[in-house]
Amino acid sequence: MTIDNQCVVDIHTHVYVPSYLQLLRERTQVPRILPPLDPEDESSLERLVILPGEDKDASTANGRPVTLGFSHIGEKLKFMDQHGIDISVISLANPWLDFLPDTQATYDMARNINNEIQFMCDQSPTRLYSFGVLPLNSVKASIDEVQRISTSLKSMRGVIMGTHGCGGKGLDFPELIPLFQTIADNDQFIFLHPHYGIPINKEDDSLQTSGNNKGHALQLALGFPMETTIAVTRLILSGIFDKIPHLKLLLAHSGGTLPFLAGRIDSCVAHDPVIAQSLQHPPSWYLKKLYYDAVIYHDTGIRATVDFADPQHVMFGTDHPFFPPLDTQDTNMKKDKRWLSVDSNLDALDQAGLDKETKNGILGANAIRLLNLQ
Ligand code: 5CU
Ligand code: ZN
Repeated sequence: MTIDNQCVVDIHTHVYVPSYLQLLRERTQVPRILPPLDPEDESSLERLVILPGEDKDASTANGRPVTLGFSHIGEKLKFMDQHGIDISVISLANPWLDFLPDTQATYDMARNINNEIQFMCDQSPTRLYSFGVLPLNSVKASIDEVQRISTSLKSMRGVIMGTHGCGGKGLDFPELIPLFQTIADNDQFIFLHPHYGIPINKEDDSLQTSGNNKGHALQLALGFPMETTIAVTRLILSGIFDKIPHLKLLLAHSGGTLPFLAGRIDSCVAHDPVIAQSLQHPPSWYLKKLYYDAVIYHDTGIRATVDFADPQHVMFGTDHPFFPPLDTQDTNMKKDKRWLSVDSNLDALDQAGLDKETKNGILGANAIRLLNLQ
């Protein structure tokens, strides 16, 4: 099951584990799971409402159907087989636990979720690895959990994290430094992934309440990448990589817009009397050392990422179970159709004009080496 005899590794692929699904079912606010639209119809699926403001817009209020692909590891393996993916590094889907209070219950939830992710990986230990999740509103509990997953959960290669940090103060909040230090010292990755987006509509400051029924497209296409772009730039400007040079940050969606905007960020910093002298290097120097997925759906985006960053730091991903083919997304019925979202990313790699070694590295060899898989 290889493409051109190349082992294929998907490092951007999500799951919702049972305890987290249950938490979302019990909630009355976003993020939450709504009951099936037609309770009389046995094939009608529960609905996942997760993005901020999603419940306020007629086009998105019913969320998306929770197919088996969201939670069943057997479905993940089927999807992998269908698309020629040998190994997946699974992570909890968004949002993570930053919307929960700093309580013992949240720490227990993080531990349960990580144990359940480990249990999923145990079903096929040569094909499944993972990123864990942290109770980010407590730095102390997060440090404890990083230490636990590093020593006890053998599928884990790092943690997935949103951009809000502790209490919504952002990732550059100095109290997080000891956590980042612990993650780096334990040789774990941070997989940085957006969830909240940024304000896009003019009418109000919400992404979803324009009344123009735009669905999720603006939020996902533009809000997500800009959220990553801003969070990572803030983190770099905080000097974190001067303090912890071995911190390994893997950026979702090929770093948002960072490969394209790096020069502008350098220039704006170099011309700003307040921060021009605050870092040992220009921001792009740090950005070039980061790790990037290849979930960008276009050869121009792949070329920009590979030209800008270290090509050996770029890794293939799918974002499964998000972006299923539209005509199959409302059903759990068996479907053998390949996913456009996966093929767009594979085609982009084919069409980017990369040499064979670089392409094979992105498809799998980089992940195997960097994440110590197999
Ligand atoms: O379709 C979506 O909402 C999403 C999402 O929430 N998270 C993600 O990674 N991709 C798509
Ligand atoms: Zn994702």
